[in-house]
Amino acid sequence: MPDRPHQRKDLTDPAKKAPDPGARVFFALWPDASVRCSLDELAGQVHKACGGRRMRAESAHLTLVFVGQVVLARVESLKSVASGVRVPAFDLRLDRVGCWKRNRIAWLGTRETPLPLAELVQGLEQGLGREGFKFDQRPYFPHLTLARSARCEAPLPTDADIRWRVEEFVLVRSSLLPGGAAYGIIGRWPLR
Ligand code: 2AM
Repeated sequence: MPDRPHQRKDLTDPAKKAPDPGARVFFALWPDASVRCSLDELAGQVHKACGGRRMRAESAHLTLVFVGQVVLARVESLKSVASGVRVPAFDLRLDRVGCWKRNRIAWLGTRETPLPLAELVQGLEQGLGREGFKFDQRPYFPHLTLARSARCEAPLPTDADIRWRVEEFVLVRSSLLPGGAAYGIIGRWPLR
């Protein structure tokens, strides 16, 4: 086999490193097994009423801040933003089901946003702003998506009441696959 020194040189040349593929990321609350089970049951009821694409139990989450596409080299800065947020654990009561006609999302939310939840979102947004991240600046409306492409005209459950003791938040990587988004948790931070 003839030697091909030019190829070996290319592989070690730092200027020829593979480009940073980046990642689509967001901060979220991720339910424990018991809350996930209750969410799945409710998603089943909503799906029965409204049709559409039902939330997968393993993907259930409540988004705090959707950051979007970042280069992987910036993930450490995201983690340091998260580490800088100090908020106590809190109880979240998920007791409001609705459906947005504009995007046909059937959702589960709360009648009363706990103060620590609002502070958590605000703390992350401020930290992200300081670090120069651009992120979704829409007014925050805490919700979990139960079904997409839902028929919003259908009657929705009125008796939802899921209690969630929130003791941590997570950074999630979202990969868009043909069958829908796949999520992977890439960092966890306790609330205390
Ligand atoms: P949704 O369920 O209401 O679509 C991952 O996509 C998560 O980030 C979802 O919970 C999604 O909310 C939320 N999200 C918020 N803003 C988004 C955006 N601009 N694009 C995609 N997802 C967004």
